[in-house]
Amino acid sequence: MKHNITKLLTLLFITLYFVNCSPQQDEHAQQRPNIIYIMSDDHAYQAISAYGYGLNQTPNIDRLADEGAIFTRSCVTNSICAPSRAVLLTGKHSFINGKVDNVQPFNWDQDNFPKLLQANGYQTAMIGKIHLDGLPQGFDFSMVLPGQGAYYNPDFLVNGERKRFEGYVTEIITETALDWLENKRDKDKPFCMLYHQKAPHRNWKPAPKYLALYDDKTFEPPANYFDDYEGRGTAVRTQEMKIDGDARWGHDFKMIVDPNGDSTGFNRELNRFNDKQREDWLNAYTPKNDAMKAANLEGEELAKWKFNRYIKDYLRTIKSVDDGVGEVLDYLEENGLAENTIVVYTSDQGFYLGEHGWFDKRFMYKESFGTPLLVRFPKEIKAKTKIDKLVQNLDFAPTLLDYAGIKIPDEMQGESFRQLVGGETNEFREAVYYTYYEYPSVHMVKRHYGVANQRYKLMHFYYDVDEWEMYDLEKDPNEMKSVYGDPEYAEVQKEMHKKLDELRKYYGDSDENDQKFLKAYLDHQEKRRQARKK
Ligand code: SGN
Ligand code: CA
Repeated sequence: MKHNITKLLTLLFITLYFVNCSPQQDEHAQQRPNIIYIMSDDHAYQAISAYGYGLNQTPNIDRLADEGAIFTRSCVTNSICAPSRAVLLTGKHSFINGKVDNVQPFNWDQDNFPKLLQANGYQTAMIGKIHLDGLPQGFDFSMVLPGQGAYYNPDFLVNGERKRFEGYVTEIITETALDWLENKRDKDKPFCMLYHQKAPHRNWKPAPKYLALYDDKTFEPPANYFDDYEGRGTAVRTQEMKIDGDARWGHDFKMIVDPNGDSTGFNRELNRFNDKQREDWLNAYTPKNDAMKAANLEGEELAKWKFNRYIKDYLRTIKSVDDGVGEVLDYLEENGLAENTIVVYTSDQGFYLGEHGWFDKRFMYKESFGTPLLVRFPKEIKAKTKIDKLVQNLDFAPTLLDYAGIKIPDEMQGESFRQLVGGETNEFREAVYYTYYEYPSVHMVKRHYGVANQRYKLMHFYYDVDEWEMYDLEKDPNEMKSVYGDPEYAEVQKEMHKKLDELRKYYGDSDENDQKFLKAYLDHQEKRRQARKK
């Protein structure tokens, strides 16, 4: 008996020893989840079939909703590209991380979540569009577009070194991501890959193989496409983002004869086409353009034609994004990585697909404040989960660190939604805070900030106006009439003001901040004016 106990103890000891020694530890390390964070640029949730708008089919992105979670009220803190990316990395509002608009420099020296993952044994990569100047910090491998990047034959900065690539940007980014997964990473470590598409950013140039997609289809614009902007303030009237009015014939609607000629001001980017690409492009667009000219459209008919040209090109670019998601998901499955990899799909912000007559983003109104979010992680997230809480891009850094088992730094302002999406709690923040600074600028969307909860939204436009708007999102989901100042809403208005003051204080924002960033912006513009004069 005694002998048996000794034997058992020895066995137990040996087992424990092996569980603790290094090869097993590596295996343990591998149990930490991998992360693939997919972000496209300006991808409206309305253009993902899982959201149910019926515009297009995105079967691969939809897989994430079928096998994981879809967030119906995910939103951003500042609906513009580079600031959104800075928020993603730092987990801090724009006025704290300093990248408030597309022109201010981004300070890469500050902490970011990939740096923390890296310091804790993760392999990290950043592939695609980041729109932040300077060598990305926190990545073992980076291959990023300089600035906005080009759709055709783009340059990339590969670990900082500029190189030209032949082909279509979305496909190149996907191929690079797959190559990194298969050949470049250290397979003994958990990984985090940021896989960021440029598409469907303006000016919506489709891949050669999708130039004719939707040719046989006519899309109906949204019900408020012919918005007259009654019942709201100055900001909706003075923006410059109307499909029928501000979008350009050459650049946006591709009404060109020869993509290498610039008679209609068509984007210089087209000079990058090779012969085959040019031929395909001309073969696709010339007959459509000729038919359009022959039709002599006017008024509403013309406005609808413009909507169709816009939406078709926009959706064509998304087709390539969706293909890429499919390839990456297939790769994970084929390599036994699907179970232990968190896959996030989102966009840097939402986008207008004709709502209020618009393209572009920037406003705190629904379509650009909201952004798609789908997350799959079979170990913790049940298939077909639906989350309607107000999560924000501010939450990505803390959430991903939480999944990786890394302490979330106190300075990060977002909240981990791991427990929420995992079904362990239904509690989450009740209201979100928003800021926007890039004015006066392209599209002329006025500076504003605001607060939103599930039911109401309060916004303040400032600088060259001083106007408030408030929306009852239940009665007026499309935000067509401000109820600010309406006696019926006096109590709600008071509450929303209180909440706004609270959040500005809580996150560390103030009128002084607004003035400081305004001054920095105007100084920057003045410097550019002076430089142009010289
Ligand atoms: C470019 C676009 C604008 C867009 C900004 C910011 N014009 O200037 O329409 O609002 O980028 O976009 S373009 O025709 O040159 O593309 S962001 O996504 O980078 O913030
Ligand atoms: Ca964007």
